[in-house]
Formats: sequence, C-alpha cells, structure tokens
Amino acid sequence: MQRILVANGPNLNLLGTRQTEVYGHTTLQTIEDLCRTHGETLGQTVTHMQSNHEGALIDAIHAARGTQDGIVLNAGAFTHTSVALMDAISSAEVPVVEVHLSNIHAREAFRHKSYIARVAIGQICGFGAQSYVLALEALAAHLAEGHTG
Ligand code: CA2
Repeated sequence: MQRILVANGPNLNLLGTRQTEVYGHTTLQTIEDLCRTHGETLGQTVTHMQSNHEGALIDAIHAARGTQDGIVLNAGAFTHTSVALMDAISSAEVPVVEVHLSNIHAREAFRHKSYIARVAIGQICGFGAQSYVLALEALAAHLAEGHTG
C-alpha cells in the first residue's frame, strides 16, 4: 500500500460553509471521504490533516519523512507566501503534489506565484474536489514508476 498524506492549509476547514461562489459547496469532510475511498481503489492508505498554522503544516511535512510515501498539499494562501513551507518540502524527501480547488492562474496576480511549485513534482488546480483525486492518481503513477523523493 502507498501511504499518502493529504494536508490542507489555512481556512480550508471553512469549505462549503462560506464563499461558496468561489470554492463551491463541498465540505472538507466530503473531500477527505472522497480521497479515502478513491485512494483505496488505487491501493493507497490516505491520512488527513488540516491546520490554520504554518508551523503545524511544517511539522506534518517533517513527520512525513520516512512515514509517508507521498503528500497531496493544498497550502491555501501559504502557497503564495511561505518560503518556510517550501524549505520543509525540500528537506522531507517525500514527493509532493500541489493542489488547489480554484485555478490560481486565472485569479488575482498575487495567486499566480507559488513557492510550493518550485519543490513539488507537479501542480493540479482548477478542478474543485477532483483536483485531489487527480493528485492521488498522479502520485500513484509516480510512485509506481519507482520514484521516492
Ligand atoms: O484554490 C485553492 O485551493 C486555494 O488554495 C484556496 C486558498 C487560496 O488562498 C489560494 O489562493 C487557492 C483559500 C482557501 C480559503 O478557503 C475558504 C473556504 C471557505 C470560506 C473561506 C475560505
């Protein structure tokens, strides 16, 4: 089984409750359930974490070293600001797929820059909850090819 951590950053705990015109009606719980069940079909054991705190996300990435085979990361607004998260990913030696619900490249200019993209194996954005499913698929293929870090 591939061990996959799905990590969500700030404000994503509010999904489905506010700003539904931007982020839709799907709750984070629904996304977590979707990832767990889809992961099972891919031979993945999916665990979840969400935090509004940069340090907690960094700790989770550090803890993934040697305990997870891959990470699906929606770093939320930290995507566009956090050199510290980028450095944590560099040091973890665990492949990361960056995901976003919205198409960050079609939004405000400040969302076009991603520090995560520099250290992720790839980025999937704009497909709502399906972005996470696509990221699990991408990790399954990447890991099956024998890639590790
Ligand atoms: O599209 C995405 O997944 C984002 O990572 C979402 C972040 C945003 O800062 C990124 O640019 C793109 C924001 C998440 C905030 O989520 C909320 C959900 C409901 C209500 C309020 C915020």
